[in-house]
Amino acid sequence: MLLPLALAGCPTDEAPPVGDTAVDRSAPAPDQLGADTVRLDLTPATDSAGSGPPYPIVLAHGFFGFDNIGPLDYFHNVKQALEADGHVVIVASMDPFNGTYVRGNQLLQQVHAALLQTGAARVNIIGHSQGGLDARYVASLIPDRVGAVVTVATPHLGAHIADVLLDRTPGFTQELAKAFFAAISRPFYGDVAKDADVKACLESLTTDSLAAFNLKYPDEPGVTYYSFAGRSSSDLATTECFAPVAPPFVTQYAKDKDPVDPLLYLVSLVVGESLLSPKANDGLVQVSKTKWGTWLGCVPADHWDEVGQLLGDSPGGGNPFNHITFYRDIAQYLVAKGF
Ligand SMILES: [Ca+2]
Ligand SMILES: [Ca+2]
Repeated sequence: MLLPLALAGCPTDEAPPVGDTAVDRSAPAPDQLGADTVRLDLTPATDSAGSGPPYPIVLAHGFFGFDNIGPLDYFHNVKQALEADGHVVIVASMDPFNGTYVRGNQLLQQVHAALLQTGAARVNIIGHSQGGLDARYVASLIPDRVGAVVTVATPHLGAHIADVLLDRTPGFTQELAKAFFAAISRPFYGDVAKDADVKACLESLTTDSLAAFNLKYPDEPGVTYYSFAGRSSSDLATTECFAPVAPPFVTQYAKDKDPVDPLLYLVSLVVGESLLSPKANDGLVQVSKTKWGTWLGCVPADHWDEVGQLLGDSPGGGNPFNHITFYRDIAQYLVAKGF
């Protein structure tokens, strides 16, 4: 997941263009969402309206990344592993290059289908990267039907790299970032996305855009929010990753370091902001921007390792982090918490 791909599917605060006839781009303008959402026939969660817990788990992907493989493999082999543990799992599929009001509504429709299909009162949504923003959006629209939202490396407070790439941050790093961006991305996304698409996506991930998003979609009292981050570049990031209630399946890795994927290396330098004293990050997202709801700490993983990419490879450097185990533990954690 190549930087642009990693940032693809990124939410935007802009309503979809009127008259755009592309598939599934006819989402309502933001101010209409509340009314339109009510008409989805989502019945309130009551004892008779659905079963559970434990609730089905919806996996919400973030960046695009693997168009030739498809989002089914985005959380590499996670669905199968969770199902083997007895969980009901739905893999959501959203447009790779689109904003929250489109992607979020796509996720909403799939959550709705999952509720009908499973008969569950609620679902839990695990979102990686931008998928976590889509998940929060859905939770805001149908809070009675969402149990927990779990986000992994979601830039809730803004993606510094988006600020840099859109010239929001002064300094020479702009040019460097652009060069890195192009060097890393071109082989992968050149045939997939136009620069304008990527730029629009980046726009939605800026610090300013997410500040507006967070105001518009505050947490719902009836939904529980958990967040994790990845830390890489062989940084233990003890201070930035400190989480008072981090579960054992996170703290077990406290002394393990992750080498950042070579494809993310140059980007990680920009994301860290400082060469001498870099801010903890997973190669793409700063740890400090990922904390939302109950903060559960960092795992040693770069932005790709977090979902077992590429194609189930090892995190590298003898790092014992295993993404399959991580998601199995998250699912079990949710069950233990009553979700
Ligand atoms: Ca990897
Ligand atoms: Ca790694």
